[in-house]
Amino acid sequence: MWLALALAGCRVPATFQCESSDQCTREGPTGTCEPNGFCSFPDSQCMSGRSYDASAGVLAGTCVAVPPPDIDAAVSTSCQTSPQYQMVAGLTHTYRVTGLVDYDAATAACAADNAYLATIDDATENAAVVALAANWIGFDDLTTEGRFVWQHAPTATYANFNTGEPNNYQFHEDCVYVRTDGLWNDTPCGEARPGLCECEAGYTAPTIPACMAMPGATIVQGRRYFVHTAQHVSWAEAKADCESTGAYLMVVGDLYENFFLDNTTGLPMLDLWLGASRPNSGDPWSWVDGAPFVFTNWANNYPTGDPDANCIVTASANEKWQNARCNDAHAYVCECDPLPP
Ligand SMILES: [Ca+2]
Ligand SMILES: [Ca+2]
Ligand SMILES: [Ca+2]
Repeated sequence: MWLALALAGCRVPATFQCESSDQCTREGPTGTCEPNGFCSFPDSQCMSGRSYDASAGVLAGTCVAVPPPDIDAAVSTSCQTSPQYQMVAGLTHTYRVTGLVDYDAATAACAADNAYLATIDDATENAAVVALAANWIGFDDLTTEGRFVWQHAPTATYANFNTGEPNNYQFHEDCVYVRTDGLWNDTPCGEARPGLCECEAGYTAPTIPACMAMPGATIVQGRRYFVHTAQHVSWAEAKADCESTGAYLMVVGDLYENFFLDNTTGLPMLDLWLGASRPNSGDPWSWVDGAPFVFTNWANNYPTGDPDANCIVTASANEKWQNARCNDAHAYVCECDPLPP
């Protein structure tokens, strides 16, 4: 008997999830079943007066965070009431870790909770990513190569890249994850990693476009494309069809994305509409999503001076662009982002 007790005493307690406080009695004093499903016990060292015991997994020994004062039950939304979101000592927001998903899917999963892929504001929050065994944070240079921006808080200034990073290795590393040592690396967005969702009172997530959940996407580096080669339609019809699912007519941001057009799909010799047009000959070109019209891949002698050729097609054979008349009929590619323009 004494041997069994001694062995039990040495055993590292398994992680335990509680449903009510009367299950939190393992250390003598009655504990509290916190909203994240872990038991806490009285601890005068903590501002909240409670800390997690050894059964709380990565939160073992940490203080229960003081909840933010402005949570209004009337406006509370899913992540603020979800037991999946846990407090982290020293931080006012709550967090959950997604499954192993690509960057876009992590973004969409967080938005579905009315949360966002985490913005790391300081070293404390960075340590939390490591402690929670998460990877993806909401930081990428998908819009402009080399210019990393936060999805949620574009003015956040903390960064913790490893030496030599971000390096955009092989020209297609646009998404950032936190390594187990806390240092950051840019990596292909299509990798499957656990993302960290951050829940903040008063935040309202954008609506996730229907195309994020539609079958048939070709996923390249975490970007979702829907290739429509069966129907050949005008530029405006192609644009409208993409928008009907929350997608948009393909915007080509860089040479790597341009390669997608034939390397990935193996398309036959087709002209595909791109999501770029101009009101009149002589006007500047613009992308449908408002992205700066910087990267171009014009065929020789294009764009032509045809005053009616104010839309752009790309030849799938060589990815070279030509201006074309917008009422011509062509195949097209829709692009789907979790956070639409
Ligand atoms: Ca944050
Ligand atoms: Ca990059
Ligand atoms: Ca890198």
